[in-house]
Amino acid sequence: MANILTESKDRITVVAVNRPEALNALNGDTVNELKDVFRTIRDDEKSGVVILTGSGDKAFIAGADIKEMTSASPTEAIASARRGQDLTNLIQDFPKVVIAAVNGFALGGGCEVAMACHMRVASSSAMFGQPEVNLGIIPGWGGTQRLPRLVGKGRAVEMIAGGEMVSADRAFEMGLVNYVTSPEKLMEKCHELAQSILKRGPDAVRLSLEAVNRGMEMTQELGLQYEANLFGIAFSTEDRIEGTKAFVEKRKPNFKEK
Ligand code: DAK
Repeated sequence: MANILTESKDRITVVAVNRPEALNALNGDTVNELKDVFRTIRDDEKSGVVILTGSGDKAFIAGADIKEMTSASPTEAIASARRGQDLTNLIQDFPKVVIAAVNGFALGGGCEVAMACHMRVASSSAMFGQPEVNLGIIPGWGGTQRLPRLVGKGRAVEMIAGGEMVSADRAFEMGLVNYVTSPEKLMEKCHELAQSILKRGPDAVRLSLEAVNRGMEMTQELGLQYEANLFGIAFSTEDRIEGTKAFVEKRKPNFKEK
């Protein structure tokens, strides 16, 4: 991988977009590499949680690579948006929790990738934004859909139509990020969250992710039905047998790594 770094330890895989000279902007090759990396991790039983970040101390991802995309026909632009959406959908539907460690600028496609992750932790120096309108375009990798779901319509329209960046603290107030830390503590906080998840039943974590992801696309009534079905599936797992048995025996559960 030319533009992605990965490191795995204790079932946590850290994926870093590594183009610091371009503030980790995502060119086509990097989008493809990220997809390949996520598919590999999905099938890797030794990996339980993913932390996605950017190399260097300035940017998470400063957007799609604008220089690579100065001219495109409308048809090419649709295809390009679809390729980006394939990546954000892959992350959103990932069967293992993906935490965005937002260490700097998360703009345009970068903010959209962060929003596709299951949770976001921001360094106090991070800046979030959907500045596409400044380029005369609109978000194309899910921003118009995921941002209002995360922060509500009014705040989303302010960010998308206003094109201004917001600070990490403001992103926290809006519910866009789960935590804000000092730059030095960012990865520590993400590892702490990952370790907590890794102590739980892996099947249960996977099923709960699926219930939240799919349920948000349904009416509440259908979502509840879907939840009940997944609840039933949870009862077919070794996790459930071990988890309930451990409670009765007053000991910590010993879940199998999966
Ligand atoms: N793409 C390419 N290069 C980028 C980049 C980006 N998104 N963001 C930064 N860079 C590069 C800069 O050009 C500069 O490279 P050199 O000039 O040194 O070669 C280097 O990274 C450092 O950036 P700055 O010198 O600008 O650093 P500053 O600290 O002064 O400013 C900044 C930081 C984040 C405020 C600024 O770099 C900035 O505004 N960056 C752009 C943010 C942005 O607008 N992102 C894109 C959002 S839109 C498509 C067309 C477009 C898109 C998609 C499809 N088609 C035609 C199909 C766009 C989608 C988006 O994501």
